[in-house]
Amino acid sequence: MSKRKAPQESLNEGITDFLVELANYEKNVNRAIHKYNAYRKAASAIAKYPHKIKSGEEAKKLDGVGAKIAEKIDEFLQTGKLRKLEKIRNDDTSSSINLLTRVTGIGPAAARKFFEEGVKTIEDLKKIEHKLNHHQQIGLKYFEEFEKRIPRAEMEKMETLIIGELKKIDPEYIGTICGSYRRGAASSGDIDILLTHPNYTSHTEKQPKLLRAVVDHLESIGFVTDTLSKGDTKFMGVCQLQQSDEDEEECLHRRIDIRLIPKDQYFCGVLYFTGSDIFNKNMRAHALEKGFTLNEYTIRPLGVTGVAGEPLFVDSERDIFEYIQYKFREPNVRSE
Ligand code: DCP
Ligand code: MN
Ligand code: MG
Repeated sequence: MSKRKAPQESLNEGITDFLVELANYEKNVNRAIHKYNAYRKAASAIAKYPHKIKSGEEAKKLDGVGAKIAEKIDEFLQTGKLRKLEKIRNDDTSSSINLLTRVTGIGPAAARKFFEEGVKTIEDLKKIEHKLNHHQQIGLKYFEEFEKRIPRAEMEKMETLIIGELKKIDPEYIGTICGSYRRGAASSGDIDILLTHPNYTSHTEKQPKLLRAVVDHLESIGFVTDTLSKGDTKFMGVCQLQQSDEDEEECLHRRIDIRLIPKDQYFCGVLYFTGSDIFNKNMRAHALEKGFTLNEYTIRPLGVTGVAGEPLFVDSERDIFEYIQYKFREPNVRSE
């Protein structure tokens, strides 16, 4: 999971940027996840809109843009700014909490707690490092590096390395780099790897060894440098490409997530972790309309009483689209 989303590039960048800033404020400071979702949805609809928006009225025609957001768009178009946002930016509490949540491992609740203890800046955090948990300490250590997005060229190098190493451990491993990279993004916030193996299904025993072997190997070659958390099926950590001879500069430390998924659930996992999050929400809503429940593990039919049945057989992403009669979309057109 990455914390900083890529800025929306569109004709209406000014508008989408302020909507994303408001979204983050609602999530991090007010812990109002519904408002966060509403602003993100509006931003995403506007980012896709192929004309330069001239009024709130015009924007209101888009799905997800209501009267209140339309009003803000008018204010922004007329004055070039937003009073609500100016206030938030100038407010000590909001700006400090927002800053602290940019550290991985510090969520809105922890940020508020630190703030109430007088911790307001990254420098302040360094002074109370002993009070941070391991995840937060690593987040602090690499704060500046994790703020930088990963150029696609570097993502490609990491993909080649990871898939190559997987095959060395066991040629039967199947791995996919998902997230924004799979959607074709020019840069990514982190590396999201899904992993499976034909021996591992939801009907067999758990096989934590399959994940551990990969993490241990990537550590042994110096690619994985730190661990944030490690379970039977999910590893969260830090990696770094070794600098190549032609480059002078050392590569930055990057966030990496690795998930081990049973083979029969792999494509629901790949679909989910390719995103985007907004695309996932829309697709799940469509599934429900068609009488199915879809999540990161399975797709199941809903009976007349609304009880989910047995998982359906899935052997590709396309299968999932077909069950719910949703037109197949390649990953690069799954922004919403
Ligand atoms: N995801 C989701 N809902 C969430 C979080 C994640 O559906 N609340 C899914 C969709 C995401 C994927 O997981 O695309 C990976 O999560 P990231 O936060 O890493 O998002 P991206 O990879 O899309 O963007 P980034 O480039 O910022 O990492
Ligand atoms: Mn991620
Ligand atoms: Mg990602």
